[in-house]
Amino acid sequence: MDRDPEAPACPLPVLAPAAARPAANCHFQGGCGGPVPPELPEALAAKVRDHPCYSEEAHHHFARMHVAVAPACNIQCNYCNRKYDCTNESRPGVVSERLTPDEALRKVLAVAAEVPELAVVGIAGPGDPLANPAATFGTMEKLRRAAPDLKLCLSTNGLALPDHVARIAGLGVGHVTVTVNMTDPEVGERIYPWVAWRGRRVRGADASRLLSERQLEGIELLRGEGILCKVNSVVIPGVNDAHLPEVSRRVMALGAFTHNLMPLISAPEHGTFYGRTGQEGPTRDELEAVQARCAGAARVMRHCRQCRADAVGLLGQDRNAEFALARLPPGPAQDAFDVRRAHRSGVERARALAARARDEALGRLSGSPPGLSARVAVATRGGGTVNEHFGHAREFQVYEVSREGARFVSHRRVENYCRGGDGEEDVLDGVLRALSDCRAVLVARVGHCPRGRLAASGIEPVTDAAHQPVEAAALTWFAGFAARVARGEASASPAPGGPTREAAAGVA
Ligand code: CLF
Ligand code: SF4
Repeated sequence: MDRDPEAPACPLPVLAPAAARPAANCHFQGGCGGPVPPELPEALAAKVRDHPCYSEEAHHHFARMHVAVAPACNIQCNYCNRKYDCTNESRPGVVSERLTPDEALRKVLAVAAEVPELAVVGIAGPGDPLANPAATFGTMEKLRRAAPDLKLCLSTNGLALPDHVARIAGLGVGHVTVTVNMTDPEVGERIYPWVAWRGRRVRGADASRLLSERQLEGIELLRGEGILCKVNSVVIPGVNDAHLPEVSRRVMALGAFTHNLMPLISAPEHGTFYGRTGQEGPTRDELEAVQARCAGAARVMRHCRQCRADAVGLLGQDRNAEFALARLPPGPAQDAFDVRRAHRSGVERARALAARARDEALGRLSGSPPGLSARVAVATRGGGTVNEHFGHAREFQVYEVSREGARFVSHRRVENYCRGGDGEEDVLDGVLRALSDCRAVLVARVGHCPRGRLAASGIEPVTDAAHQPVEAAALTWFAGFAARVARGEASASPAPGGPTREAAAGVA
Protein backbone atom coordinates (compact mmCIF):
# COMPACT_ATOMS: atom_id res chain seq x y z
CA MET A 1 0.00 0.00 0.00
CA ASP A 2 1.28 3.49 -0.88
CA ARG A 3 2.39 5.84 1.86
CA ASP A 4 0.77 9.23 2.36
CA PRO A 5 2.69 11.40 -0.11
CA GLU A 6 2.90 14.11 2.57
CA ALA A 7 4.41 11.85 5.19
CA PRO A 8 8.00 12.71 5.98
CA ALA A 9 10.45 10.06 4.89
CA CYS A 10 12.29 10.02 8.20
CA PRO A 11 11.23 9.78 11.84
CA LEU A 12 9.82 12.94 13.37
CA PRO A 13 12.02 15.19 15.48
CA VAL A 14 11.03 15.82 19.08
CA LEU A 15 9.78 19.41 19.22
CA ALA A 16 11.40 21.10 22.19
CA PRO A 17 9.30 24.07 23.30
CA ALA A 18 12.41 25.94 24.40
CA ALA A 19 14.31 28.16 21.99
CA ALA A 20 11.10 28.92 20.21
CA ARG A 21 10.17 31.20 17.33
CA PRO A 22 6.65 32.10 16.22
CA ALA A 23 5.00 29.76 13.72
CA ALA A 24 4.29 31.22 10.31
CA ASN A 25 0.51 31.40 10.55
CA CYS A 26 -0.11 31.79 14.25
CA HIS A 27 1.49 34.11 16.76
CA PHE A 28 0.48 32.11 19.80
CA GLN A 29 0.56 28.42 19.05
CA GLY A 30 2.18 27.79 22.40
CA GLY A 31 -1.04 28.71 24.10
CA CYS A 32 -1.98 30.62 27.25
CA GLY A 33 1.02 31.70 29.19
CA GLY A 34 3.32 29.12 27.68
CA PRO A 35 6.44 29.65 25.64
CA VAL A 36 6.01 30.05 21.90
CA PRO A 37 6.92 26.72 20.28
CA PRO A 38 9.49 26.39 17.55
CA GLU A 39 8.62 27.08 13.95
CA LEU A 40 7.50 23.84 12.40
CA PRO A 41 9.88 22.04 10.10
CA GLU A 42 8.50 22.19 6.57
CA ALA A 43 7.45 18.53 6.45
CA LEU A 44 5.42 18.93 9.65
CA ALA A 45 3.86 22.22 8.54
CA ALA A 46 2.68 20.51 5.35
CA LYS A 47 1.09 17.68 7.32
CA VAL A 48 -1.03 19.98 9.51
CA ARG A 49 -1.83 22.66 6.96
CA ASP A 50 -5.22 21.21 6.03
CA HIS A 51 -5.94 19.14 9.13
CA PRO A 52 -8.65 20.90 11.14
CA CYS A 53 -7.66 19.29 14.44
CA TYR A 54 -3.88 19.59 14.24
CA SER A 55 -3.96 23.27 13.18
CA GLU A 56 -6.26 25.86 14.74
CA GLU A 57 -5.94 28.02 11.64
CA ALA A 58 -6.90 25.11 9.38
CA HIS A 59 -10.12 24.51 11.27
CA HIS A 60 -11.59 27.66 9.72
CA HIS A 61 -11.19 26.16 6.25
CA PHE A 62 -11.18 22.37 6.34
CA ALA A 63 -13.65 19.72 7.48
CA ARG A 64 -13.36 16.25 8.92
CA MET A 65 -15.73 13.35 8.96
CA HIS A 66 -15.78 10.24 11.10
CA VAL A 67 -17.02 6.86 9.97
CA ALA A 68 -18.42 4.79 12.83
CA VAL A 69 -17.15 1.34 11.88
CA ALA A 70 -15.63 0.35 15.24
CA PRO A 71 -18.24 -0.67 17.86
CA ALA A 72 -16.18 -2.78 20.29
CA CYS A 73 -13.83 -1.51 22.96
CA ASN A 74 -11.06 -3.21 24.91
CA ILE A 75 -11.11 -1.01 28.02
CA GLN A 76 -13.69 0.71 30.19
CA CYS A 77 -13.44 4.42 30.99
CA ASN A 78 -15.51 5.83 33.83
CA TYR A 79 -16.76 8.63 31.55
CA CYS A 80 -18.03 6.42 28.73
CA ASN A 81 -21.31 4.70 28.00
CA ARG A 82 -21.53 3.73 24.36
CA LYS A 83 -25.15 3.95 23.37
CA TYR A 84 -26.94 4.75 20.17
CA ASP A 85 -29.64 7.00 18.74
CA CYS A 86 -29.23 10.09 20.79
CA THR A 87 -28.69 12.69 18.11
CA ASN A 88 -28.42 15.55 20.58
CA GLU A 89 -25.44 13.97 22.24
CA SER A 90 -21.93 15.10 21.58
CA ARG A 91 -19.96 12.88 23.87
CA PRO A 92 -17.30 10.45 22.65
CA GLY A 93 -18.61 7.00 21.99
CA VAL A 94 -22.07 8.12 20.88
CA VAL A 95 -23.28 7.57 17.30
CA SER A 96 -26.58 7.25 15.45
CA GLU A 97 -25.69 4.32 13.19
CA ARG A 98 -22.82 1.91 12.77
CA LEU A 99 -21.35 1.36 9.32
CA THR A 100 -19.74 -1.53 7.51
CA PRO A 101 -16.57 -0.70 5.53
CA ASP A 102 -18.60 -0.63 2.28
CA GLU A 103 -21.19 1.66 3.80
CA ALA A 104 -18.41 3.87 5.14
CA LEU A 105 -16.96 4.21 1.64
CA ARG A 106 -20.37 5.13 0.20
CA LYS A 107 -20.85 7.72 2.89
CA VAL A 108 -17.41 9.28 2.48
CA LEU A 109 -17.86 9.64 -1.28
CA ALA A 110 -21.33 11.13 -0.78
CA VAL A 111 -19.96 13.66 1.72
CA ALA A 112 -16.96 14.42 -0.49
CA ALA A 113 -19.32 15.23 -3.35
CA GLU A 114 -21.22 17.77 -1.21
CA VAL A 115 -18.57 19.17 1.17
CA PRO A 116 -15.57 20.64 -0.71
CA GLU A 117 -13.91 21.47 2.62
CA LEU A 118 -13.55 17.76 3.40
CA ALA A 119 -9.86 17.01 4.03
CA VAL A 120 -9.75 14.28 6.66
CA VAL A 121 -11.58 11.01 7.28
CA GLY A 122 -11.17 9.69 10.79
CA ILE A 123 -12.11 6.52 12.58
CA ALA A 124 -12.83 7.33 16.19
CA GLY A 125 -15.32 4.80 17.41
CA PRO A 126 -17.91 4.46 18.75
CA GLY A 127 -15.59 1.95 20.46
CA ASP A 128 -11.85 1.72 19.89
CA PRO A 129 -10.73 1.48 16.24
CA LEU A 130 -7.89 -0.88 17.11
CA ALA A 131 -10.20 -3.21 19.02
CA ASN A 132 -11.93 -3.62 15.61
CA PRO A 133 -8.91 -3.98 13.35
CA ALA A 134 -10.62 -5.80 10.48
CA ALA A 135 -13.31 -3.12 10.06
CA THR A 136 -10.92 -0.24 10.68
CA PHE A 137 -8.19 -1.32 8.29
CA GLY A 138 -10.68 -2.68 5.74
CA THR A 139 -12.32 0.75 5.63
CA MET A 140 -9.02 2.54 5.34
CA GLU A 141 -7.87 0.36 2.47
CA LYS A 142 -11.03 1.18 0.53
CA LEU A 143 -10.70 4.89 1.24
CA ARG A 144 -7.05 4.96 0.29
CA ARG A 145 -7.89 3.51 -3.12
CA ALA A 146 -11.02 5.59 -3.76
CA ALA A 147 -9.93 9.03 -2.55
CA PRO A 148 -6.15 9.09 -2.07
CA ASP A 149 -5.97 12.84 -1.42
CA LEU A 150 -8.09 12.58 1.76
CA LYS A 151 -6.02 12.31 4.92
CA LEU A 152 -6.66 9.27 7.07
CA CYS A 153 -6.85 9.76 10.81
CA LEU A 154 -7.30 7.44 13.76
CA SER A 155 -8.15 7.92 17.42
CA THR A 156 -7.40 5.16 19.93
CA ASN A 157 -7.08 4.45 23.62
CA GLY A 158 -3.66 3.01 22.76
CA LEU A 159 -3.94 -0.42 24.37
CA ALA A 160 -3.54 -2.24 21.06
CA LEU A 161 -1.50 0.47 19.35
CA PRO A 162 1.98 -1.13 19.46
CA ASP A 163 0.60 -4.19 17.64
CA HIS A 164 -0.71 -2.10 14.74
CA VAL A 165 1.72 0.75 14.13
CA ALA A 166 3.35 -0.98 11.17
CA ARG A 167 -0.01 -1.53 9.47
CA ILE A 168 -1.11 2.03 10.21
CA ALA A 169 2.09 3.28 8.60
CA GLY A 170 1.65 0.95 5.64
CA LEU A 171 -1.79 2.42 4.96
CA GLY A 172 -0.38 5.93 4.88
CA VAL A 173 -2.27 7.08 7.97
CA GLY A 174 -0.56 10.36 8.81
CA HIS A 175 -2.30 11.29 12.08
CA VAL A 176 -3.05 9.20 15.16
CA THR A 177 -4.63 10.41 18.39
CA VAL A 178 -3.97 8.53 21.61
CA THR A 179 -6.10 9.32 24.65
CA VAL A 180 -3.75 9.43 27.63
CA ASN A 181 -5.41 10.42 30.88
CA MET A 182 -2.59 9.38 33.19
CA THR A 183 0.85 7.88 33.41
CA ASP A 184 0.47 7.13 37.13
CA PRO A 185 -1.46 3.87 37.79
CA GLU A 186 -2.81 5.23 41.08
CA VAL A 187 -4.48 8.03 39.13
CA GLY A 188 -5.54 5.54 36.48
CA GLU A 189 -7.35 3.34 39.02
CA ARG A 190 -9.87 6.16 39.40
CA ILE A 191 -10.47 6.39 35.65
CA TYR A 192 -10.31 2.81 34.35
CA PRO A 193 -12.05 -0.06 36.16
CA TRP A 194 -10.59 -2.66 33.78
CA VAL A 195 -8.78 -3.36 30.53
CA ALA A 196 -9.18 -6.49 28.39
CA TRP A 197 -5.84 -8.16 27.81
CA ARG A 198 -5.18 -11.46 26.06
CA GLY A 199 -8.59 -12.91 26.86
CA ARG A 200 -8.96 -11.74 30.47
CA ARG A 201 -9.90 -8.61 32.34
CA VAL A 202 -7.12 -6.88 34.25
CA ARG A 203 -8.32 -4.65 37.07
CA GLY A 204 -7.00 -2.09 39.54
CA ALA A 205 -3.62 -0.41 39.27
CA ASP A 206 -2.31 -3.29 37.11
CA ALA A 207 -4.85 -2.34 34.43
CA SER A 208 -3.71 1.27 34.33
CA ARG A 209 -0.04 0.32 34.45
CA LEU A 210 -0.49 -1.97 31.46
CA LEU A 211 -2.53 0.63 29.58
CA SER A 212 0.00 3.38 30.21
CA GLU A 213 2.95 1.24 29.15
CA ARG A 214 1.22 0.33 25.91
CA GLN A 215 0.19 3.93 25.21
CA LEU A 216 3.70 5.30 25.71
CA GLU A 217 5.24 2.51 23.65
CA GLY A 218 2.75 3.20 20.85
CA ILE A 219 3.46 6.93 20.84
CA GLU A 220 7.17 6.30 20.51
CA LEU A 221 6.61 3.81 17.68
CA LEU A 222 4.47 6.36 15.83
CA ARG A 223 7.31 8.85 15.93
CA GLY A 224 9.61 6.22 14.48
CA GLU A 225 7.24 5.85 11.53
CA GLY A 226 6.94 9.59 10.93
CA ILE A 227 3.27 9.64 11.97
CA LEU A 228 2.00 12.73 13.79
CA CYS A 229 0.58 11.90 17.18
CA LYS A 230 -1.90 14.03 19.08
CA VAL A 231 -2.54 13.15 22.70
CA ASN A 232 -6.02 13.76 24.06
CA SER A 233 -6.56 13.99 27.81
CA VAL A 234 -9.88 14.32 29.58
CA VAL A 235 -9.54 16.83 32.43
CA ILE A 236 -11.22 15.27 35.48
CA PRO A 237 -11.08 17.66 38.46
CA GLY A 238 -9.71 16.08 41.59
CA VAL A 239 -8.68 12.94 39.68
CA ASN A 240 -6.05 13.81 37.06
CA ASP A 241 -6.00 17.62 36.69
CA ALA A 242 -2.87 18.08 38.84
CA HIS A 243 -1.19 15.13 37.12
CA LEU A 244 -1.71 16.23 33.50
CA PRO A 245 1.37 18.50 33.23
CA GLU A 246 3.42 15.38 33.98
CA VAL A 247 1.50 13.53 31.25
CA SER A 248 2.33 16.41 28.88
CA ARG A 249 6.02 16.15 29.65
CA ARG A 250 6.10 12.39 29.15
CA VAL A 251 4.22 12.29 25.86
CA MET A 252 6.02 15.27 24.34
CA ALA A 253 9.37 13.71 25.24
CA LEU A 254 8.27 10.62 23.29
CA GLY A 255 7.45 12.66 20.21
CA ALA A 256 3.79 13.68 20.50
CA PHE A 257 2.97 16.69 18.33
CA THR A 258 0.26 18.34 20.41
CA HIS A 259 -1.72 17.87 23.61
CA ASN A 260 -5.49 18.34 23.61
CA LEU A 261 -6.92 18.98 27.08
CA MET A 262 -10.68 18.38 26.97
CA PRO A 263 -13.19 18.95 29.75
CA LEU A 264 -14.95 15.93 31.22
CA ILE A 265 -18.59 15.90 30.11
CA SER A 266 -20.60 14.25 32.85
CA ALA A 267 -24.26 14.16 33.80
CA PRO A 268 -26.42 11.57 35.60
CA GLU A 269 -28.54 10.93 32.48
CA HIS A 270 -25.47 9.76 30.53
CA GLY A 271 -25.43 6.57 32.58
CA THR A 272 -21.66 6.65 33.07
CA PHE A 273 -19.90 5.87 36.34
CA TYR A 274 -18.88 9.50 36.71
CA GLY A 275 -22.36 10.68 35.84
CA ARG A 276 -23.95 8.41 38.42
CA THR A 277 -21.47 9.31 41.14
CA GLY A 278 -21.63 13.08 40.64
CA GLN A 279 -18.12 13.64 39.28
CA GLU A 280 -18.19 17.06 37.64
CA GLY A 281 -16.19 18.47 34.74
CA PRO A 282 -13.95 21.52 35.12
CA THR A 283 -15.11 25.11 35.07
CA ARG A 284 -13.84 27.25 32.22
CA ASP A 285 -11.20 28.73 34.50
CA GLU A 286 -10.13 25.31 35.77
CA LEU A 287 -9.77 24.00 32.22
CA GLU A 288 -7.77 27.02 31.08
CA ALA A 289 -5.52 26.71 34.15
CA VAL A 290 -4.70 23.09 33.28
CA GLN A 291 -4.10 24.06 29.65
CA ALA A 292 -1.77 26.85 30.76
CA ARG A 293 0.21 24.49 33.03
CA CYS A 294 0.59 21.98 30.21
CA ALA A 295 1.59 24.69 27.73
CA GLY A 296 4.99 24.84 29.43
CA ALA A 297 5.86 21.48 27.92
CA ALA A 298 3.47 21.04 25.01
CA ARG A 299 1.83 22.60 22.01
CA VAL A 300 -1.69 22.75 23.45
CA MET A 301 -4.81 22.28 21.31
CA ARG A 302 -7.75 24.43 22.40
CA HIS A 303 -10.19 24.24 19.49
CA CYS A 304 -11.44 20.65 19.97
CA ARG A 305 -15.21 20.26 19.71
CA GLN A 306 -15.29 16.80 21.35
CA CYS A 307 -17.04 15.43 18.31
CA ARG A 308 -19.11 12.34 17.96
CA ALA A 309 -17.74 9.21 16.31
CA ASP A 310 -19.96 9.99 13.28
CA ALA A 311 -19.41 13.77 13.01
CA VAL A 312 -19.37 15.41 9.56
CA GLY A 313 -18.33 18.95 8.56
CA LEU A 314 -16.28 21.83 9.90
CA LEU A 315 -15.43 21.32 13.58
CA GLY A 316 -18.17 23.65 14.76
CA GLN A 317 -20.77 21.85 12.64
CA ASP A 318 -22.24 18.40 12.61
CA ARG A 319 -23.90 17.58 9.29
CA ASN A 320 -24.13 13.86 9.95
CA ALA A 321 -27.94 13.80 9.77
CA GLU A 322 -27.76 15.00 6.14
CA PHE A 323 -25.75 11.91 5.27
CA ALA A 324 -27.61 9.17 7.13
CA LEU A 325 -27.41 5.83 5.29
CA ALA A 326 -31.06 5.92 4.28
CA ARG A 327 -30.48 9.26 2.49
CA LEU A 328 -27.41 8.19 0.53
CA PRO A 329 -27.60 7.35 -3.17
CA PRO A 330 -27.63 3.57 -3.75
CA GLY A 331 -24.25 3.45 -5.51
CA PRO A 332 -20.98 5.22 -4.78
CA ALA A 333 -21.10 8.94 -5.64
CA GLN A 334 -18.71 10.31 -8.21
CA ASP A 335 -15.62 11.51 -6.35
CA ALA A 336 -15.19 15.28 -6.33
CA PHE A 337 -11.41 15.62 -6.34
CA ASP A 338 -11.47 18.65 -8.66
CA VAL A 339 -13.85 20.48 -6.35
CA ARG A 340 -11.61 19.79 -3.36
CA ARG A 341 -8.56 20.97 -5.29
CA ALA A 342 -10.34 24.21 -6.22
CA HIS A 343 -11.30 24.73 -2.58
CA ARG A 344 -7.67 24.30 -1.49
CA SER A 345 -6.54 26.90 -4.02
CA GLY A 346 -9.19 29.30 -2.75
CA VAL A 347 -8.04 28.73 0.83
CA GLU A 348 -4.45 29.58 -0.09
CA ARG A 349 -5.61 32.88 -1.62
CA ALA A 350 -7.70 33.67 1.49
CA ARG A 351 -4.77 32.83 3.74
CA ALA A 352 -2.47 35.18 1.88
CA LEU A 353 -4.99 38.03 2.17
CA ALA A 354 -5.60 37.29 5.86
CA ALA A 355 -1.87 37.24 6.63
CA ARG A 356 -1.38 40.59 4.93
CA ALA A 357 -4.35 42.13 6.78
CA ARG A 358 -3.10 40.74 10.10
CA ASP A 359 0.40 42.09 9.61
CA GLU A 360 -0.96 45.53 8.71
CA ALA A 361 -3.19 45.51 11.80
CA LEU A 362 -0.27 44.43 13.99
CA GLY A 363 1.81 47.25 12.56
CA ARG A 364 -0.80 49.74 13.75
CA LEU A 365 -0.56 48.33 17.30
CA SER A 366 3.13 48.92 17.92
CA GLY A 367 2.43 51.95 20.13
CA SER A 368 -0.15 50.27 22.40
CA PRO A 369 0.81 49.33 26.00
CA PRO A 370 2.63 45.97 26.23
CA GLY A 371 0.62 44.68 29.22
CA LEU A 372 -2.82 45.42 27.81
CA SER A 373 -4.97 42.57 26.52
CA ALA A 374 -8.65 41.81 26.06
CA ARG A 375 -10.83 38.87 25.08
CA VAL A 376 -12.94 39.16 21.97
CA ALA A 377 -15.66 36.79 20.76
CA VAL A 378 -16.10 36.19 17.03
CA ALA A 379 -19.12 34.85 15.16
CA THR A 380 -17.96 32.85 12.16
CA ARG A 381 -19.35 29.96 10.17
CA GLY A 382 -16.04 29.12 8.54
CA GLY A 383 -13.75 30.57 5.92
CA GLY A 384 -11.70 32.53 8.47
CA THR A 385 -13.84 35.67 8.39
CA VAL A 386 -16.37 37.38 10.66
CA ASN A 387 -19.42 36.22 8.73
CA GLU A 388 -22.14 35.07 11.11
CA HIS A 389 -25.17 36.99 12.40
CA PHE A 390 -25.21 37.27 16.21
CA GLY A 391 -28.62 35.68 16.46
CA HIS A 392 -27.72 32.75 14.20
CA ALA A 393 -24.47 31.82 15.94
CA ARG A 394 -24.42 28.44 17.66
CA GLU A 395 -20.92 29.05 18.90
CA PHE A 396 -18.50 31.95 19.33
CA GLN A 397 -14.75 31.71 19.02
CA VAL A 398 -12.88 33.60 21.72
CA TYR A 399 -9.49 35.23 21.15
CA GLU A 400 -7.15 36.93 23.58
CA VAL A 401 -5.87 40.03 21.81
CA SER A 402 -2.85 42.20 22.58
CA ARG A 403 -0.18 44.04 20.64
CA GLU A 404 1.47 40.61 20.18
CA GLY A 405 -1.42 39.22 18.17
CA ALA A 406 -4.76 37.42 18.47
CA ARG A 407 -4.54 34.05 20.21
CA PHE A 408 -7.38 31.52 20.07
CA VAL A 409 -8.55 30.72 23.62
CA SER A 410 -11.64 28.53 23.23
CA HIS A 411 -15.03 28.22 21.63
CA ARG A 412 -18.27 28.84 23.48
CA ARG A 413 -21.24 26.83 22.34
CA VAL A 414 -24.60 28.59 22.69
CA GLU A 415 -28.19 28.22 21.64
CA ASN A 416 -28.88 30.49 18.69
CA TYR A 417 -30.74 33.54 19.92
CA CYS A 418 -32.77 34.32 16.83
CA ARG A 419 -35.66 31.86 16.22
CA GLY A 420 -37.64 32.81 13.14
CA GLY A 421 -37.40 36.53 13.67
CA ASP A 422 -37.87 36.68 17.43
CA GLY A 423 -35.20 36.45 20.07
CA GLU A 424 -35.69 34.63 23.33
CA GLU A 425 -34.58 36.41 26.47
CA ASP A 426 -33.49 33.33 28.40
CA VAL A 427 -31.40 32.22 25.41
CA LEU A 428 -29.79 35.66 25.30
CA ASP A 429 -29.02 35.36 29.01
CA GLY A 430 -27.15 32.15 28.23
CA VAL A 431 -25.15 33.82 25.45
CA LEU A 432 -24.22 36.69 27.76
CA ARG A 433 -23.03 34.21 30.39
CA ALA A 434 -20.97 32.32 27.82
CA LEU A 435 -19.25 35.55 26.71
CA SER A 436 -18.91 37.04 30.18
CA ASP A 437 -15.11 37.32 29.98
CA CYS A 438 -15.18 39.12 26.58
CA ARG A 439 -14.96 42.87 25.97
CA ALA A 440 -16.42 42.75 22.46
CA VAL A 441 -18.24 40.44 20.09
CA LEU A 442 -17.47 40.73 16.37
CA VAL A 443 -20.43 39.76 14.20
CA ALA A 444 -21.73 40.24 10.65
CA ARG A 445 -24.97 41.73 12.00
CA VAL A 446 -26.78 42.11 15.30
CA GLY A 447 -30.32 43.16 16.13
CA HIS A 448 -31.33 46.21 18.15
CA CYS A 449 -32.41 44.34 21.29
CA PRO A 450 -29.34 42.11 21.77
CA ARG A 451 -27.12 45.06 20.89
CA GLY A 452 -28.46 46.92 23.94
CA ARG A 453 -28.21 43.90 26.27
CA LEU A 454 -24.65 43.21 25.15
CA ALA A 455 -23.59 46.80 25.72
CA ALA A 456 -25.26 46.83 29.14
CA SER A 457 -23.25 43.71 30.02
CA GLY A 458 -19.96 45.36 29.10
CA ILE A 459 -19.63 43.47 25.79
CA GLU A 460 -19.31 45.81 22.81
CA PRO A 461 -21.20 44.56 19.75
CA VAL A 462 -19.06 45.26 16.66
CA THR A 463 -20.28 45.02 13.07
CA ASP A 464 -17.55 47.14 11.40
CA ALA A 465 -15.50 44.00 10.85
CA ALA A 466 -18.15 42.08 8.92
CA HIS A 467 -16.54 39.75 6.36
CA GLN A 468 -13.02 40.73 7.42
CA PRO A 469 -10.41 38.08 8.34
CA VAL A 470 -10.80 37.12 11.98
CA GLU A 471 -7.34 37.96 13.32
CA ALA A 472 -7.15 41.32 11.54
CA ALA A 473 -10.66 42.18 12.70
CA ALA A 474 -9.82 41.38 16.32
CA LEU A 475 -6.57 43.36 16.17
CA THR A 476 -8.28 46.34 14.57
CA TRP A 477 -10.93 46.38 17.31
CA PHE A 478 -8.14 46.12 19.88
CA ALA A 479 -6.37 49.17 18.43
CA GLY A 480 -9.51 51.24 19.03
CA PHE A 481 -9.92 49.73 22.50
CA ALA A 482 -6.31 50.54 23.42
CA ALA A 483 -6.83 54.13 22.27
CA ARG A 484 -9.97 54.42 24.41
CA VAL A 485 -8.12 53.02 27.44
CA ALA A 486 -5.33 55.56 26.86
CA ARG A 487 -7.89 58.38 26.79
CA GLY A 488 -9.56 57.08 29.98
CA GLU A 489 -12.77 56.22 28.11
CA ALA A 490 -12.53 52.46 28.75
CA SER A 491 -11.28 50.33 31.59
CA ALA A 492 -8.34 47.99 31.04
CA SER A 493 -9.75 45.40 33.47
CA PRO A 494 -11.78 42.49 32.12
CA ALA A 495 -15.54 42.31 31.94
CA PRO A 496 -17.28 41.08 35.09
CA GLY A 497 -18.85 37.64 35.24
CA GLY A 498 -17.69 34.21 36.22
CA PRO A 499 -17.19 31.04 34.20
CA THR A 500 -19.44 28.04 34.61
CA ARG A 501 -18.89 24.32 34.34
CA GLU A 502 -21.32 24.26 31.42
CA ALA A 503 -19.30 26.87 29.58
CA ALA A 504 -16.17 24.78 30.00
CA ALA A 505 -17.93 21.93 28.23
CA GLY A 506 -19.02 24.27 25.46
CA VAL A 507 -22.61 24.59 26.63
CA ALA A 508 -23.95 27.97 27.57
FE1 CLF B 1 -11.29 12.93 14.00
FE2 CLF B 1 -9.67 13.12 16.00
FE3 CLF B 1 -8.74 12.79 13.61
FE4 CLF B 1 -9.78 15.07 14.27
S1 CLF B 1 -11.49 14.67 15.77
S2 CLF B 1 -9.97 11.34 14.70
S3 CLF B 1 -7.95 14.19 15.14
S4 CLF B 1 -10.22 13.95 12.41
FE5 CLF B 1 -10.69 16.81 16.42
FE6 CLF B 1 -13.05 16.00 17.13
FE7 CLF B 1 -11.47 17.08 18.92
FE8 CLF B 1 -10.93 14.71 17.98
S5 CLF B 1 -12.30 18.10 17.16
S6 CLF B 1 -12.70 15.20 19.15
S7 CLF B 1 -9.50 16.42 18.21
FE1 SF4 C 1 -15.45 4.53 25.65
FE2 SF4 C 1 -13.38 5.21 24.14
FE3 SF4 C 1 -13.03 4.67 26.76
FE4 SF4 C 1 -13.57 2.71 25.03
S1 SF4 C 1 -11.73 3.98 25.07
S2 SF4 C 1 -14.52 3.00 27.04
S3 SF4 C 1 -14.99 3.75 23.60
S4 SF4 C 1 -14.20 6.39 25.86
